[in-house]
Amino acid sequence: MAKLKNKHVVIGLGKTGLSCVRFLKRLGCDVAVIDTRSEPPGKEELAQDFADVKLHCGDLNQFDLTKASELVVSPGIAIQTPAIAKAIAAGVPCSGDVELFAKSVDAPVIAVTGSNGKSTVVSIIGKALEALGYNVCVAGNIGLPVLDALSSAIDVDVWVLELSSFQLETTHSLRAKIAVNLNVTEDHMDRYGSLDEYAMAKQRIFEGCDAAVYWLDDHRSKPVQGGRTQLPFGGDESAHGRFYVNTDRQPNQVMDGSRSVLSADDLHIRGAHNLLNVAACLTVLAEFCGGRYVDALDAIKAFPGLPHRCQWVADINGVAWINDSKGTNVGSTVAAVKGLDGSVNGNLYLIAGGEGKGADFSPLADALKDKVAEVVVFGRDAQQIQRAVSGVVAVEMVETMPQAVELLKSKAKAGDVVLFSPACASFDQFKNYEDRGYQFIAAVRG
Ligand code: UMA
Ligand code: ADP
Repeated sequence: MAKLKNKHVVIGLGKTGLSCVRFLKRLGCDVAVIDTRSEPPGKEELAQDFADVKLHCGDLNQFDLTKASELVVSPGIAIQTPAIAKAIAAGVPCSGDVELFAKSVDAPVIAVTGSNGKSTVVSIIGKALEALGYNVCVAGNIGLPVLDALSSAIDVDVWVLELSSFQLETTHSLRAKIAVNLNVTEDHMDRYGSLDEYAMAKQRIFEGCDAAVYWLDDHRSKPVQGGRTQLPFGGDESAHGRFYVNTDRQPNQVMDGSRSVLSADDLHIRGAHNLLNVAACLTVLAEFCGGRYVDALDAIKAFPGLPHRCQWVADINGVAWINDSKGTNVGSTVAAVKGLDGSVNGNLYLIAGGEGKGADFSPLADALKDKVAEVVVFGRDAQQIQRAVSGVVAVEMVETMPQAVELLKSKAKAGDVVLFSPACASFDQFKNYEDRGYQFIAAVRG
């Protein structure tokens, strides 16, 4: 029987779990770790650095967590898991890495959630604040666990955190200076009972914040409870937030009220969704540092975009290949296809597939209609995508992504564009979305 009584029990030994162990051990806590996998990723590092921290592997429900002094749960594990729920009901405090972080920092936090655009937005805000002279640290779901950031960054003036709905579920005392909910579209339906439940997890970002930023055109992103400064972005000419996108003008303009501050042509990142992302960033910057935000416009213009997000890979015999491996849900793939609107002279081909996380793929049909010449689907949920779009667009099914690339190499002609935006998670065939993106690039170049 595992001895968990009076211990701080870290559940999950991924990047987050290890960062929690390091943090708790620094505080002198008595720590144990549980992971459901027999060979969890940080096993060797844990044994090497913390020989006294016992790792227990196996189904969570075989452990009695009710006598632990605290549970610290990784984002990949649902707190509704019966063993965890039972311990919470028995009064055991349960938190996550972001909660431990929140209790330890004094500097202001800008926190960003949303179904899509989080990494892009926190990266732009980070670059912009740097240009304005702040010592800024960007961390969280983007890939750097907040507690690792906390232990390595020095004299931080402002934290910019990307937070997933999973991380927000275990966060209680963040009280961000500025909290942002970019948008809410279906994702992680294998973890949530409904879209509303998922949206409510995202709402937690607003708890105790000073200013709440949300997308005017998405009612699910709006704070449910009022009582704080509300700063919408987006909208149209007739009703809009301070920062919005004027689509009546060509090229489209990002507006500050009646004044244009950036033109789509000024930016390296493309697509209507990225103009909205910039409007969200400007809303945050204007709230954080007032009129000085204009001094950050050059840094925003210079932002090259992140790898694996609508990233141009190569032009081969006149065919452009684009890697959007981070397109891990239906909403992101819809945005990626829409973002290419008007820039494709020939045919647009889409490669999609992977692990669908319980998604409804039917919105893809409308988005692809008359825009995409053919979809090549692969991976675990290929058939579901095929069923959703086969009435409106030609579909071909293969087993793997490299097979899809080979097929389209033989089909696509000069002027065509091939977009790899899977609308799915990668875990059925790849380590993660980055691994999938690099394998796409290798298949295209090879
Ligand atoms: N897992 C188990 N058993 C366990 C623990 C984890 O099977 O006992 C599985 C999970 O179901 C998951 C995987 O292992 O599939 C990783 O889970 P984890 O909690 O150990 O993840 P970390 O390595 O700590 O990485 C997490 C985030 N991952 C998840 O939320 C799944 C990373 O976001 C994040 O960068 C990192 O913390 C630092 O904050 C990745 C992600 O996919 C990019 N996020 C989701 C998304 O963006 O859609 C939310
Ligand atoms: P996240 O961190 O939320 O996954 P990213 O900034 O990494 O978001 O972008 C992932 C993908 O989501 C992009 O490649 C693009 O296809 C899509 N995307 C980005 N911003 C938006 C947005 N505002 N609305 C819809 N889709 C978006």
